[in-house]
Amino acid sequence: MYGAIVIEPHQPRFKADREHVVLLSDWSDSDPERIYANLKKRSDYYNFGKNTLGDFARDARQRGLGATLDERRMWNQMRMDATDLADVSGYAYTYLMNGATPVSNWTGLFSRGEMLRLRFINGSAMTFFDVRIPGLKLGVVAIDGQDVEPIGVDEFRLGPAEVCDVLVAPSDDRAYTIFAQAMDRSGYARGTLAPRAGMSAEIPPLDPRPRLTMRDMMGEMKMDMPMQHSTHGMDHGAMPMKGSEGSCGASMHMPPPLQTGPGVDMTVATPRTNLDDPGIGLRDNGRRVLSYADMKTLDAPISIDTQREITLHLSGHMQRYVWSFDGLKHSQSEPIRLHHGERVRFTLVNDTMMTHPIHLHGMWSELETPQGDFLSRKHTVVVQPAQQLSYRVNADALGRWAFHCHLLYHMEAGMFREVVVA
Ligand SMILES: [Cu+2]
Repeated sequence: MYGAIVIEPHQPRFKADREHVVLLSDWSDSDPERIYANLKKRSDYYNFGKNTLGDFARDARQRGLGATLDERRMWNQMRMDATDLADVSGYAYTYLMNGATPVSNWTGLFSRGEMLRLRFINGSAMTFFDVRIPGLKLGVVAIDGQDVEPIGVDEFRLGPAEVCDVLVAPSDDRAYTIFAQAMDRSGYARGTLAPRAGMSAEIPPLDPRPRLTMRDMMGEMKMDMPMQHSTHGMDHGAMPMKGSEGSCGASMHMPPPLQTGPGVDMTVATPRTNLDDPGIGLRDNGRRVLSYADMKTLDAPISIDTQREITLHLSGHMQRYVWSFDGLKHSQSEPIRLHHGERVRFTLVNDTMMTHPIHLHGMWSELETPQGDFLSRKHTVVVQPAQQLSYRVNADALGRWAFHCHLLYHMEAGMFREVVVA
């Protein structure tokens, strides 16, 4: 079950003639427990190169030969080329726009000359969407429900739970495609803006499948080199990249690195701190793509003069499909305790090669620039591979709160902490 909740401000800053909610999601007919079991099982595929005949015979007996072959093919394909970017891809998911498949083509109507407000919501379990409407400039006016300085872009990335409102002004009496491709380019959600029902526009091809680069694995580097996929199958250990040429903000403190161990297969010695990187697959694509550096909340911050620093490493072990904060799964961890009214700076260091949308319930996360200035008020903060960023939290809500990666299976696998405000 899902839906959209729209809270209208008392005094709207941005006026529109008409608005549409555009809710993106990922649908699978597979039981999520089965998908999770497959993710957990993938370590065997890495360790032994391929499945044992016994595994195969058991699956075929239980689930039928055809389904087993299909699934093997699916996971083999994912292991070959998709796993570094998305744990669950278009091989398992159909991407939906307002519940409609790409073929069903959800359509939002407009009259020529109208200003439209589109409220994009990523309600998916596991999918980052890269959204654009060829032929229209997107005027971003709100992020996570908070007004921002308007900025015109061609494209933006939306992580699970993130929300982005854009204004568009279609001037021609024609259809426009709303194109939302999955970050790993394994599929897309699609809908249409049109003056009349039943119209459609050209659907652009999927972009090339992006490849992780040195920057994604080791932090700030000057060169970009494609990673070999075989790196996933070995124990990375700590990356000996100290002293690489970085451009980290001078005031950003460097927290001590995490140790590798049973739950942590890699760490990043020199995380990068810049926020102007739109992310894997969106760099230098010829379009103006929104980045976190562009998002400037118009209202004043509510958390100033922080009194305490909390640093957390986003960690994981790919082979075991374990995800965690500071190498500890939820079941192994103690709650993070905040005093009521306390103002805390959270610094997150992503020691993995995956992009994590981190969501704190109950309180805002106010993202800072690398220099420590207020940037944007968010409820979900996406941390890119090998990136370090900070946000401030005003602990103004008593109670027990969830703090977790918003990728469903990362949360399930342990990237979850309880935050207690007392
Ligand atoms: Cu995650």
